[in-house]
Amino acid sequence: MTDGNEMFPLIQRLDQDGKLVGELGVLTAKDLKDTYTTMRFLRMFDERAWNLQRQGVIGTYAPFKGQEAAQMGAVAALDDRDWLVPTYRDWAASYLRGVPMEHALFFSKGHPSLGDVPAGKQVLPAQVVIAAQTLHGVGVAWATKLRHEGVATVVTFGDGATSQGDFHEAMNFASVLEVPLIFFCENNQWAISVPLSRQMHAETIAQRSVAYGIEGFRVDGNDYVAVANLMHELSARVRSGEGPFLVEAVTYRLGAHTTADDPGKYRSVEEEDLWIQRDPLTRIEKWLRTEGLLDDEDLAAMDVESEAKVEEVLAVFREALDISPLVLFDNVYAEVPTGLASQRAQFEARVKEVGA
Ligand SMILES: Cc1ncc(C[n+]2csc(CCOP(=O)(O)OP(=O)(O)O)c2C)c(N)n1
Repeated sequence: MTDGNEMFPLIQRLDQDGKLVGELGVLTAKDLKDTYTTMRFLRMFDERAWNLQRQGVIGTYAPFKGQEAAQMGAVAALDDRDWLVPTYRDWAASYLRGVPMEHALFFSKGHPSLGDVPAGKQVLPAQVVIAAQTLHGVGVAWATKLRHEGVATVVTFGDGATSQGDFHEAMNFASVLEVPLIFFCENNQWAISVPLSRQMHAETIAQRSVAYGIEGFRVDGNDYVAVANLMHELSARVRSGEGPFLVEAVTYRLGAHTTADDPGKYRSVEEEDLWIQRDPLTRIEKWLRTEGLLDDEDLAAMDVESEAKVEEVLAVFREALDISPLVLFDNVYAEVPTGLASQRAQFEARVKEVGA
C-alpha cells in the first residue's frame, strides 16, 4: 500500500501558533498584513450572510469560514490573464479575482445577475454540480494552450468532488493533453455529512496524482504563507508549459455545509475545537502581533472598515432586488418559443393586476 503521508508530507510555513517554520518566501510582512485585513472582511461578510439567511433575506448559503487561507492562497499568484474556475463555496477566491461580493448573495437568492462576470475578469461563474467544473477547467486550460497564451488556470473543488467520475476524467484528460492547469482541492474533511474516511480508502488526495502521472502536493490549507508560495511556484511552472498539477490543501469547514445543514448531527465538538485552534486567521494575527505589526487598535480599525464594506455590499444587493419578476423569462431562449411568450404575457397581466 502507498503511504500517502510519507509520499506527500504536509507543506507548512506558518504553524498554528503563528510561528514561522519556513520562509515567508515570495511574501512580505506587508502582504501578510493586507491579506489579514481582507480575511477579516471576508470572515465578517461570511458570518453576516449566514445571519441574513436566518432572517429570511437570502436563500441557502454555503459558508467558507475556515477556508479563507486555502481560497486566498489558491489565487494569490494569479494575474489578470490567468483563470479561476470555482465552486459555490469559493466566494473568497472569486472576490479576489474581481467578482463583486454581492454575487454570493445573488447566488443564494437566484438573482439573474448571479452568473455575471465583470468584463475582463478571467473567472467562471460558481459551479454547483459537484466536480463538473474540473472538466470545464481542463477545457479552459486546453484552449489557452492551443492559443499559446502562456497563462495559468486554477480549478477549485472539494474533497467529495474527488470521488466523482468527472474529476477522474478531468485528471486523465488534463494529464494526457498536458494542459497548464492546477487542480486545487480544498480538502475540508467533509462532503456534507460524509467524512473523508468514508469517501475514499487512500490516505491522501494528493496521492491520486500518481495514477495520472502528474505531480501532486499536500499543503496545510490553513497556512496562507505555504499555500501562496506553492501556488506562486506552480503558476509560474504552468505558464512556462509544465503541468497539470494536483494540490491538496488540508483545511476544515468551520461552519455548516450550508444554511440547510446541522453539523452537530454528524461531527463532534472535540473535532471542531481542534480545528478552531488551527484557524487560518488566528495564526496570521499571532505572527503579526509578535512582529509588532498589529495591535488591538489596528484590529478595531479593521473591523470598522470591514463593517462599512459589508454595508456597501448589502446596499448594492438590496437595490438589485428591485427588479421585475418578469426577468424569470429572460435569458432562456435566444428566440422565445410561442408557448413561453404566451405564458410571459399571462404572467405580465397578472403582475400588473396585483401591482407587483
Ligand atoms: C453531481 C452532484 N451530486 C450531488 C450533489 C449534492 N451535493 C451538494 S454539495 C455536496 C458535497 C460536496 O462535498 P465536497 O466536494 O467535499 O465540497 P464541500 O461542499 O465540502 O465544499 C453534494 C453531494 C451535487 N450538487 N452534485
